[in-house]
Amino acid sequence: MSGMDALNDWVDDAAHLTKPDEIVWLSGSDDEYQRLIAGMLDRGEITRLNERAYPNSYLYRSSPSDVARTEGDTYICAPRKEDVGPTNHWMDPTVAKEKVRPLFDGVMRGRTMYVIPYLMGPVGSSLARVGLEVTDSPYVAASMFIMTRVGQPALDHLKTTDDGFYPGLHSIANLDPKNRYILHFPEENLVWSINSGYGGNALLGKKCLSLRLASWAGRREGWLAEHMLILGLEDPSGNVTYMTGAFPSACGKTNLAMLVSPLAEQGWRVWTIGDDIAWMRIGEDGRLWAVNPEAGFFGVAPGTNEGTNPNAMAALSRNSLFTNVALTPDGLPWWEDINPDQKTPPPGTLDWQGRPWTRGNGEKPNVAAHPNSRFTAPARQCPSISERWNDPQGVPISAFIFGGRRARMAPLVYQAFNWQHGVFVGASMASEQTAAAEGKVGKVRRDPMAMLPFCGYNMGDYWAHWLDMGKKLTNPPAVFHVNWFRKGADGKFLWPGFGQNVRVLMWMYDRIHGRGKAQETAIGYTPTEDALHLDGLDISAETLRELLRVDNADWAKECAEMEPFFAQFGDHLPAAIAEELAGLRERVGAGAPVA
Ligand code: OXD
Ligand code: MN
Repeated sequence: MSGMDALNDWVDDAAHLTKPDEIVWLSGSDDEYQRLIAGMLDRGEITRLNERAYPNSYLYRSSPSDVARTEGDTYICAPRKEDVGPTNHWMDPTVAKEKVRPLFDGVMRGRTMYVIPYLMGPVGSSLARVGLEVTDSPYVAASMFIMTRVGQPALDHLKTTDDGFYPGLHSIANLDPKNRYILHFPEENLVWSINSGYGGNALLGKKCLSLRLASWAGRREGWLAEHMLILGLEDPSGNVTYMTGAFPSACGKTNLAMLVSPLAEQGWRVWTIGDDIAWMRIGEDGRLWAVNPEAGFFGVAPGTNEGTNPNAMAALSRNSLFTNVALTPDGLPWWEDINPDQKTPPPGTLDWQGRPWTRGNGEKPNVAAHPNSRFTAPARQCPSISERWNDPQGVPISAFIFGGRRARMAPLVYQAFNWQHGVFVGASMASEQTAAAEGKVGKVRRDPMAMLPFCGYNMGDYWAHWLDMGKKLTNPPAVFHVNWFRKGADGKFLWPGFGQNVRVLMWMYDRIHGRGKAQETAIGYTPTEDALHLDGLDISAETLRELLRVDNADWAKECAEMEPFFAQFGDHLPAAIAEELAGLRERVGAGAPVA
């Protein structure tokens, strides 16, 4: 059967199950997008923003019980529990289908089913994958137009590939949080998602296909699907060094990917290839080559402003969708820190639920926009978008940057000793939790490679796959760890962050190119105090020392916390990771683990 016949059959089966009144195939045209928008405007499901300030842009308010990814409802339905490991929820595929099929039965009665073939990855790339989402949410359909390459590029790709397509069945049903399921069937490249219309739960090309299913496929086929930004650092001679970075959700990935360099006049600039996901294959040159599978940004709005991320502000200034932000009386989107001089919204602003905003409105904290409110903006509109972001070959990666949000612990930057140690550095990453997923904000959680919620199989096997990939890479990326969030005794951030982070990227660049002074510490190489390019930055020697300090006693405690985390993987934990943990223990003087 041809790919197209299989796709038609799949859609017929989905329609047979969900029984929509109408089926609309989307081919990716502007007219279709405008029809989706017009329908939502007519039904009062979205609000047009001030057309002069934000042309062709709209506000959508989600159900208050549907405002973030819900990891507790997210399952990997692989044959054996062991396949998904201790950090994923598991359901037997047959049991899952029996349980959830009745919820889909007739769920689209009285509704339209949108059929969205889409391509993840640049047109013509060997890494690109065809997705197919059917959904009864026009908001999801419109968002897919921004986040993916809808229609013809996907159908064309389908003709040239043996991989087939990755189908996804989505319904908002009645948005019942108690019957919410985001089910992945990795052996069928299939997703079923019901009762959520939000972000990663509903835009199935993003976390579901491009991370959970793709990581499974990547292991099978020898490539990597990672929760990573991709950036290019241009040096004064015009050469660009490409790096990827893995940070947990809402830890500044988008800001780093779009960094505006304060050293642009000296020739140091950052180009954006992607802000959330990287797919990487081994090139003939023994290097890793990365593409961004997405076509847009689904960024966290609060905190984004002309100072922190002017490129994102430009990208979202037109043809964008906003979700759960506040709305000013002038029809402008508003969120906390959109303008750091304006701590509260203008009078007459409606909060993210459409209620008049008042001080002390019962929200904790007293916010107008939801802390996980988002902008959905086309990548092509970003002023820093790289001319190579659509390159089917991808870009060659020289560095991996891991990072998290740690008030203490991790220094500003350090480099792993080698690939194996680098895999351990990624595997032992931890971060203070943010609002991007449900859970207690601020609590430290271990989030290996920022993939904890996104790795589609057993994390122990995932590290083994990384270690294997390293054996095949004759020219592996250098591995670094950064922490922009270290605080001093006064509770204030020690490092200015944002654009100034380019100085840290420059040290990495120096290291990659065989320069860059470093000292060996128990956790890796840190820059010597004179190694960072700090000209023009007002930072005291004492602050710098504090930023770069490695406290072995702190790390000894950290080792004790890593121990049970790694232990839960049992036989699936690669010996190399256990070896690295033992090495770290020894170097920081933590002694032998407690049995
Ligand atoms: C995202 C996330 O939306 O990581 O990118 O939660
Ligand atoms: Mn993400």
